[in-house]
Amino acid sequence: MALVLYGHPLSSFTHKVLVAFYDLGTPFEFRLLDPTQAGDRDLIAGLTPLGKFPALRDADADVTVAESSVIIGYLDALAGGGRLVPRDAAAARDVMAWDRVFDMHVQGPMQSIVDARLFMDKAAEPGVTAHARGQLDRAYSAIEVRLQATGDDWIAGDFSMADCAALPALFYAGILHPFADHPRLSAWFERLIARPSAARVLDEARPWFDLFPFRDMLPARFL
Ligand SMILES: N[C@@H](CCC(=O)N[C@@H](CS)C(=O)NCC(=O)O)C(=O)O
Repeated sequence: MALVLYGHPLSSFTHKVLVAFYDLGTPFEFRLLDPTQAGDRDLIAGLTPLGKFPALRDADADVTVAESSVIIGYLDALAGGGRLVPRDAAAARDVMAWDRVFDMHVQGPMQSIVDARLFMDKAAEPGVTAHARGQLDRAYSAIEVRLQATGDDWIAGDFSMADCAALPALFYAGILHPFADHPRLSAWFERLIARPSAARVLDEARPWFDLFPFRDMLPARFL
């Protein structure tokens, strides 16, 4: 197999790339990394600058690609281009801007809440999570306004890299900080998880959810 994706089935950034793979119908081999194993940590450290996953290796082209958005751009080009990243420059900018919103302003605060639970003492946790929840509220409102303004099914034109980024970001963030009074965001999330590529990713993650520190908050429909 020419394309090998290195990642973990519980990792949100791995999910983002898996949605793209399945949506494009691109064949690949999945190499599960176990971060508790020194050998796997060394392996990923040799593939990406910060030793973070996912990473893509294209043996045929002798190319290694790090960073989920860059990997998706690479896969889109391999598939002929223009499917997950538009050919039109203005449309591509819009997709990339929303991709950043999900990585930085949804996944970022979501990860702060998870990290506070995993790594901070109990006294410090409420302060960190209050700030993160405020950031999530701000992102949710921006998404709601956007969906209301466009009336589109997806966040930036046709289904795109931005929707791939949104799936894992909103999946985990929505568990920790529900969407509440954001009806368009909620409806779009339902469309996202119903898309076969996204549904497959969540289905494959299911056996790993016991490792999620907030597993008790997972809605029954995802278990
Ligand atoms: N900006 C990176 C983020 C990658 C990232 O943070 N990956 C997490 C897993 S979801 C990771 O490698 N965590 C382990 C670590 O930080 O050592 C991307 O888009 O691929």
